[in-house]
Amino acid sequence: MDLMWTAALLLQVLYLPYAASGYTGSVNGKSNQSDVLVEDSLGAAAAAALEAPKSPVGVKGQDACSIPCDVTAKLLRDDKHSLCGQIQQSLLAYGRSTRKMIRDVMDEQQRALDFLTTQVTELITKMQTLSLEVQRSNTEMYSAKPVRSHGRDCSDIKDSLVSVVPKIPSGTYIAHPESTDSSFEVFCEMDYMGGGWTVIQRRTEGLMDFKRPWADYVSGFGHLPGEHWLGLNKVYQILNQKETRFQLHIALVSHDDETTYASYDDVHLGDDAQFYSLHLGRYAGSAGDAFRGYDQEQNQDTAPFSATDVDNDGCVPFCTLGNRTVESCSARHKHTGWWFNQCGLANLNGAAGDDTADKHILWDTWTQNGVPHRIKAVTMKIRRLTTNN
Ligand SMILES: [Ca+2]
Repeated sequence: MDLMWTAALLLQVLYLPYAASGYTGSVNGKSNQSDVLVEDSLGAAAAAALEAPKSPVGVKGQDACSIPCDVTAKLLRDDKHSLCGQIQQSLLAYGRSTRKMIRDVMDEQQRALDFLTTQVTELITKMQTLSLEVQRSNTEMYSAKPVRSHGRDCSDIKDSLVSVVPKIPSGTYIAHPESTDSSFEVFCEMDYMGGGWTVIQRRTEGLMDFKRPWADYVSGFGHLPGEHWLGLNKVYQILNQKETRFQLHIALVSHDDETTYASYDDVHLGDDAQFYSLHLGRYAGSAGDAFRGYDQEQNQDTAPFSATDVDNDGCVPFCTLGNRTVESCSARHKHTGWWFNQCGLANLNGAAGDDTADKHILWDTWTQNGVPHRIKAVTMKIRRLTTNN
């Protein structure tokens, strides 16, 4: 009887989950005939097992037993073995179906993953192509790295390249002025007015801070392809080469996008002992000669350079400008550096975008209805005029 009860309980445990979940041995829509048969046998056996305790047990049971007990026992044993075999088969079939179902799900997920991987790979490839395209166009616009071409200055570099390169690109080159041990990067404008221009100062968007001490104005600062001041020492070395003469060109753009220029047919600087004093030749242009101004007191030609910490501005101990006294032109011009002479009418290093009229980028001989233009952009550049005189 214990065996009987165990079989009944086992059957219930195995059978009930099938019945509760409505499982009929069908996996992926395919019906399994053997599973259905097993299910029917299991149901009948379970019912029989549950009814079994109601029958009398023991000696009295022999009275109600129409079949000999040993035959009944054998039949029950056979039934039990048969049922166990069927349960085993059923379990094996269920296991196989479950494994197949899991395999199918995994295969489907793998396919989805493969598809996503392909998509991501395609996107990465597209992004890399775009990135390369951007890099290439940037390189074409301005060579980010110095071109492997050396020369004494941009005019010399242009002359040495003109016979081998059909179109010399503007960009950063390496200058090695004659009779010096130094070489440094310079920005060469190769397509403006015949090319060969060494840029010594550029203001465009007005973001670079020109409020700098003397040392910065001597060594230079900023970003060569953008806003920068090349540096008094480097400009001095370029201008000081033997048997050369340089012109200075100043291009100006106003806030309302008008343009003008001023040029000088000769320019050179004094050495560091002379505080890099400015020496200018004849003026030409449409912007007026603001370097010289309208009278000698405003004349910056031959003036030494001043910065916020080095005062050579001609205001000793102070100047009277209008009704104001000024001790330091640099301090008055937002601590910028320039060839001030009692301040004067030009300061292309003035604070960009400043609303106060006498503090921003100044070239006060360029006027409209008697009022100086407000300047937003400027480039100062030098080029060899002649090589033998
Ligand atoms: Ca002073």
